[in-house]
Amino acid sequence: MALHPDDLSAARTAIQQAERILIMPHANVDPDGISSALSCYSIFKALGKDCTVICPDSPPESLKFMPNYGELTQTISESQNFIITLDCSSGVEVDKLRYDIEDQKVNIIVIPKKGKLKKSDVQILEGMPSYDLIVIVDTAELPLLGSLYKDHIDLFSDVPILNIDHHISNTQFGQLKLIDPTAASATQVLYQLFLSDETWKRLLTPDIATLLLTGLITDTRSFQNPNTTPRSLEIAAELLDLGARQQEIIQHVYKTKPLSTLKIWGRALNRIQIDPDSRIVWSAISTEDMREMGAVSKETTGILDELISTIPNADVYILFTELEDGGLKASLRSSPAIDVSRLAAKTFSGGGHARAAGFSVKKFSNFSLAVVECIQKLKETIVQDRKEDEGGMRGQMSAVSGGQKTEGRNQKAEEKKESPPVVLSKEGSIDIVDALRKPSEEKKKKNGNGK
Ligand SMILES: [Mn+2]
Repeated sequence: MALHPDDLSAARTAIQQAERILIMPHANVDPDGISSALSCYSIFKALGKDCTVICPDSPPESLKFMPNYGELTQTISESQNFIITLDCSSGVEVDKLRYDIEDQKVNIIVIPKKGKLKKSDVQILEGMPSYDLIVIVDTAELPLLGSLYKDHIDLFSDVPILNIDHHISNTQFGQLKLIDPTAASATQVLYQLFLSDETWKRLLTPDIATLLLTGLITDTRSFQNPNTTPRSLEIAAELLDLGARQQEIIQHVYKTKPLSTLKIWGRALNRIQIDPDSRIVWSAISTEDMREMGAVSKETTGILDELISTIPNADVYILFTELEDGGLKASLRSSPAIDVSRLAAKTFSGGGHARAAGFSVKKFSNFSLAVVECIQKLKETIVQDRKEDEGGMRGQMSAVSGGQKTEGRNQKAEEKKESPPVVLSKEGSIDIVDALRKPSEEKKKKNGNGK
């Protein structure tokens, strides 16, 4: 599904007419979000726009190689100048100007050298708003922008928004939208936008091509995920032709990891546990582990993908991380056999998507015990669900989740495929292990975790 030419031209017009553009990706930012934001910054800047590019979190050191990385800022300046004008045309000459602040009131004191000021000489003017267009990239819904959104709600309702994304779950926010769920990355959507105008096309420098390719490589995990399409491969080739520095991307994104990250990954992989009955694979990282390794909970991102590629024959993959400020978070991925969003919603009021979800547990006295209890509850629910499915809809294993979106917003359309029905044995009973195994055979071909 390509973008509609009318939507492309509306987006171009909005950008061309804007003077001060705010660009931002989602919080818990990933390389696609940052590279999308920075490629917008680079093009809009070249078009002569005044741009602010936000990174809602401290930008990862590993992405420092990205062109214009230094332009990323973490705050939105919403200062709208308030101007008080004194008309001195009646012959008043100002000698001194001072102010004091008293009881939360600002007194501006004007001392004339000559003449006298009257009330009617005062004029009040509100200055220009800071931005006249907000471009939001790689973000399925506004709350995913995090605290910056919550702290500036008025700004997001006053200023027109251009929503550029590739998530199927996009809530269609904003006055202008460029949403292509068949695109493998947000940068792939942007590439279509940049190509749609001859002038913009000429602005595609090797730096911008590198940014666009970074999003494409990282969101497809180097073209391993099922969201990789012939078009994404074609675009990758075109970007290389434009001078994208693929080796530089690979070197920084995949081959450079701090020692603390490698150590914490090592510990997580060392602790893998498998429950053959429920086909759950899990690992857990405590705050104690992180202290020992000199790591922080953020560095556990990516371990889950590693679990999936290391042990491909399970149905549910879980990483439990004890959080620095209390509680634990569980990130879940699954094969098409299990809807983890439903599982997370049912067991711990979590949510997400059918194949990527999450939940959290706020209070417990012992992390390891809490993990064991979580696994027990998840196992019971999986077995229970099998029985219900068998008795009820007979094998409709996928279900639409009503859970809140806590994770996995990167789910792609092609992953929504339903699993094959469970076949009852002759005796009318069901072998859980066998039933679980069948759908996962199917999965081998499509295994992956699209972003
Ligand atoms: Mn993305």
